[in-house]
Amino acid sequence: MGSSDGFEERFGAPPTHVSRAPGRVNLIGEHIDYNDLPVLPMALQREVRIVLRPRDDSLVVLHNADPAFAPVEFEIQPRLEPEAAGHWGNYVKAPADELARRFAIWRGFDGLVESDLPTAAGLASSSALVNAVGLALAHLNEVEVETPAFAEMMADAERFTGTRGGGMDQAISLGARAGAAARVSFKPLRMRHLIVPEHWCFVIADTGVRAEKSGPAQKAYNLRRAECEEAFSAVRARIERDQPDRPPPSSYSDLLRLRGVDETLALAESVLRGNLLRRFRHVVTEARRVDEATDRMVGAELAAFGTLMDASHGSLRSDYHVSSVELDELTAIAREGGAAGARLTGAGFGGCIVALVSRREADHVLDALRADYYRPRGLTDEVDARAFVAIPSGGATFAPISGARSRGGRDAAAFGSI
Ligand code: NG1
Repeated sequence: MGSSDGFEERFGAPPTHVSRAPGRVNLIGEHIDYNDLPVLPMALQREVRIVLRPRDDSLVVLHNADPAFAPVEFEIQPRLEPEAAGHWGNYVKAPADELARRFAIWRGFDGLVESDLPTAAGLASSSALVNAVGLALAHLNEVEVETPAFAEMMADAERFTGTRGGGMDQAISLGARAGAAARVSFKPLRMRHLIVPEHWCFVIADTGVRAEKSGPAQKAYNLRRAECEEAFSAVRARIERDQPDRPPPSSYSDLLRLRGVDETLALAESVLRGNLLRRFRHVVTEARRVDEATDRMVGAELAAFGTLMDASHGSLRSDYHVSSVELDELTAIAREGGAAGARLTGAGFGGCIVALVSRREADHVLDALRADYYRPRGLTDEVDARAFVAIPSGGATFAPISGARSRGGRDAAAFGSI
């Protein structure tokens, strides 16, 4: 992947730069980034890659190597008109709109995008595209921003598409280090890089069911976020009533810091009912699992990390209602095939699972997934693309193509690492 083939035929001159941003797999900490609680993702070897040539005007002209996606063309300006819901152009316009609101950017580019990330599969292909376009525009227009601030900008940018997402995907795709996962915490955005133990292997397997954020999955996702806000407000209101002299907690992390998980849960059980209680319970127990998983990764305790992944999946299924028959089946097959633990990854409603496997068991688990999930469904083509071992990879880069002569922009990645 990543060749410049077809660029010159489309644009009449060779490309000069490449802007690339990886997808990610979230190891644990699902649906809590938008509650500003820490999460534990790692960047993947699969990525969105744009070969490009700066223009002398404000047009962004982006073709997609996949003919299913028609070319996008627009002029950089603040308050861009969105495309129809679900159009891939919204993920291109999102960073242009955001950067144009904040900086005097004017230089556009001709680009050709390629990706080996499945879309709507929970591997953050959307944020990889937002980051790759954003990084290109920032470099070409000499916008200098540190990685954490830039990641926050790209998270704000992506909300242009209508999904009220958190900031995990943009942060890990920009700030990851090869060989490591990262504990990402928010407000302020921070990344603690954790070496993935040598004998650990994370296997990703795609259900083949797409969870398009532009369709029903977006509505379900935004609803979960609203439910978390409502649940938190109700608990905070009770604390305010009971302790009128003290400032009430301002966030989930504030609440957990003040009371701990068990006391917080006991309080919530006396305030909340039904789905609001379930959502709240998922959020606070998942936060605890992330803390424990961080320690288990540092200690290279594979079985214990796997147990936490299983518990996370159970909570996402029973309390958060974002799993599916296929996700449950794939996780069960992975466990039976020898995984230490398995869970859905990303927003759910379809998409992928991630399983933790000791390196010597990886082939065994992959064989089990092929035999028991893909073969009975006739999904044997491209099976290596559907189930594969994740390689913890480095973050996004912008670089000149060697031998090419550029106009505008600087030549090296300019963002300091977090
Ligand atoms: P996916 O499913 O990869 O799009 C989404 C959000 C994350 C996070 C996860 C659930 C966006 C761009 N991404 O990821 O912020 O909330 O769901 O943990 O909205």
